[in-house]
Amino acid sequence: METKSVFVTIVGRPNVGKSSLLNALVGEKIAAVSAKPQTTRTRITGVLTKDETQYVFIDTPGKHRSKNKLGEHMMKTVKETVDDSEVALLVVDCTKPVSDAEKELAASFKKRAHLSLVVNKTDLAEKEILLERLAEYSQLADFDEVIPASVLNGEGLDIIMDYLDSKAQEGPHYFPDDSFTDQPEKVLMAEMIREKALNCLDEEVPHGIAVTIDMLEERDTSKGEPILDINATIYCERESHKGIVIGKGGSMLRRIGSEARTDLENFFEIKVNLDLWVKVKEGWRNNEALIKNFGLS
Ligand SMILES: Nc1nc2c(ncn2[C@@H]2O[C@H](COP(=O)(O)OP(=O)(O)OP(=O)(O)O)[C@@H](O)[C@H]2O)c(=O)[nH]1
Ligand SMILES: [Mg+2]
Repeated sequence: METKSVFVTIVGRPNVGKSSLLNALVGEKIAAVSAKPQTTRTRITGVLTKDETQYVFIDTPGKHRSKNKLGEHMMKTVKETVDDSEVALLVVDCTKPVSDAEKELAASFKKRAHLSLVVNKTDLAEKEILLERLAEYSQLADFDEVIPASVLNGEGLDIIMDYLDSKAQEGPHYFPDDSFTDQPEKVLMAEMIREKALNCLDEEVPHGIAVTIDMLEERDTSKGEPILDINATIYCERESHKGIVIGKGGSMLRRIGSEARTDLENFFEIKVNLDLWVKVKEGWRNNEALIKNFGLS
């Protein structure tokens, strides 16, 4: 059988639904998703193999003006990914007008790159607005296709897949056919926990959060059932944030832990015992050594 593959870059401004799209196309939850902008911090590779074709998706942080060193690393990642792109999806939110970030992104692709536009969140827009936005966004570049989509409702995904299929080239599969990501297990785990923290906490605090997995051990319970012990630390930037993450009598930390445990158990198909700690690393988002330590550079 002749094998085919296609590498697909997913770019856009924060919060438009890039990671949601990655998860939906791969059919597995590998990237953290939240209603807060700047959820994704590094490039995340998702893999889908269907018959002879392997689709490799590269999710990126949302393009924004960086306010700290972490943001600079994030935008460097976006630039490098765009520079390497052959096939790319520019994802936009149809409830919002065109932004400068999107103009810059659209202009930064190589001339010969295949670029298509995914106009997401159509479930949130009146038809008239949607038509206006489609016209407006279409002007951004010479797109191969303009695809309205609602990742939430699974609409438009088949059109995206048909488009990508048409761009697949003969060549080897670069990942094992049964894998869906190149993210190490510990990174996936840390991201699942960070996603819950993002979802549970109000503004300000979540952006300064990082999660590390400090211990990972599988054992049998007294009943002979396999269980995974995970020790993880949530880092935040201020002493006052630590109190918020822990919550009254530990209630917030328990909630984050229990939501994360459910996801971890579903994904890794094993019972999980999650031990969460909270520590302060003041100003870590401007500290190169710590950014590196958290695997973000
Ligand atoms: N209503 C609606 N919401 C959506 C849709 N797709 C994604 N969302 C929501 O939009 C929010 C942002 O989604 P993400 O996938 O995290 O967005 P992102 O572009 O990866 O964001 P960053 O990583 O911050 O750049 C989440 O709350 C999603 O549930 C959609 O089609 N319709
Ligand atoms: Mg994202």
